[in-house]
Amino acid sequence: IRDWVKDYCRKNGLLTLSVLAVITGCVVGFMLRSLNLSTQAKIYFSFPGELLMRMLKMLILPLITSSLMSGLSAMDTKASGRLGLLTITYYLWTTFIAVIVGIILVLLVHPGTGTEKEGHKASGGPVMTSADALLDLIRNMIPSNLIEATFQQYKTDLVPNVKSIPLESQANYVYIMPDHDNPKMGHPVFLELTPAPEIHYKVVPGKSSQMNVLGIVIFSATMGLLLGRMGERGSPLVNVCLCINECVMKIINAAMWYFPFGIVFLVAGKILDMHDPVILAEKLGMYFITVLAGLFVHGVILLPMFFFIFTKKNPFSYIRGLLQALVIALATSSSSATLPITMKCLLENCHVDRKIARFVLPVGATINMDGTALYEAVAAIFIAQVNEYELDFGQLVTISITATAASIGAAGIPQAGLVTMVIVLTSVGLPPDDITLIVAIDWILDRFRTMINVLGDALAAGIMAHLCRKDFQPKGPPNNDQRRDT
Ligand code: DAS
Repeated sequence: IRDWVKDYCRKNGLLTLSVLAVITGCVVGFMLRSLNLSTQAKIYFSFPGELLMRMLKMLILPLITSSLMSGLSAMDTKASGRLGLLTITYYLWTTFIAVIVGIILVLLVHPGTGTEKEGHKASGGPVMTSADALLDLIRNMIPSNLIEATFQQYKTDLVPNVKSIPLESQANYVYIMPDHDNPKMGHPVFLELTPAPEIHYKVVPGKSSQMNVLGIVIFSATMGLLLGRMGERGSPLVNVCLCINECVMKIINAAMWYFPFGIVFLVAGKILDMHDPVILAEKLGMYFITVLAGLFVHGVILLPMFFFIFTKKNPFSYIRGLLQALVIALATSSSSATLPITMKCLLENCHVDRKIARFVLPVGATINMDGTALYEAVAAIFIAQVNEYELDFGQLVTISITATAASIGAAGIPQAGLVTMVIVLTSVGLPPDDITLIVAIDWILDRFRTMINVLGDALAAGIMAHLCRKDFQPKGPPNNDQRRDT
């Protein structure tokens, strides 16, 4: 029994602790809600969870740059071209399939029927349009500053008597972006206006304090391809990248045992802030179930089916190796922050070729978000149903295309999908302010759609490793990376 316990703890100890931590966080969060803690107390309580997020985010930049530059430089042009084309095609195809699943389900369930709109929403000036978002996407593929992303952002001339309030109070509120955030990556904030004067929006170019993961991926992939073409596989720069990559994995191993502790406070801190679950269930229960059902169909049926079709391997034994990453995705609701753990699971548990994982994962964490695309399509049609606004076939096609595009533009950070959904709403003439109808439970759904985003990226890596295995079989004397692998 002692040997079995030791073996179990070695193989599954951390995963078990992480799952128990999520459950403990929920229980502690609900228990503490009755204490009505002050905002300051909630900030202090959530601090260990904030440290977990910061540990993971700290690793994103070195991991993506070192992975892509070392991974792509080790590939010959033909192999990397084939891998890139297959990967991007697979990503677009599975994201579009996810959207279709969502649209079919929301049209069948019709969760928006009978849901009343409430609360006065002041209509401001211009809101983010599809054109703004497309320009943001292109703008950030060519970053003028690798660390900071630059987006159009909404600056508001706020009236002085504004204070933030929880949603359940029956007051006039508007959906607004504080000027230090940006519509793409910021978190929506609900502010009470008493009395509700006119709010003036104006769109100004500005800087964001968020990391521009898309720009980093584009720059690093370009550098990696160039290093490969220049025959610099064994160059000092590539070796530095390999060392950085190895150090990042060692930092993760060292930090892993902190994760369960951080997860408890991360989850409990969110539960403390959530709105009254009974009110939410009454108003948004069917919508919640529809999104989860869509994510389940896509993540547990379709994606594993695609994996089996392409690799003829058991998808669920592969997914078993990803469970730690899926738990971190659930706890952090950020596919970028989960990236270091996903990389570790792929290399150590699923034994995916490093060069494949170092390309497919960073690109996937940035542009492949099946869960987000499905969610945005369902939410947009739900909002149309609440407005008793019948969408015709052309508008459904528009939603399927803009939801796919919006998910590509969404960053891998918490609630990014809620913000880019404004694109989908404006594309079919729905009032963007109506995202206030669903924001109260978005942080819960965000966790599940982030799990599907991460799962989609990781399964894609397994498929690409199988399809491109001939391109990446070791040839000739082992290079530094292969020696390290050995
Ligand atoms: N939380 C985002 C992610 O990290 C997904 C979303 O907001 O839709 O993938």
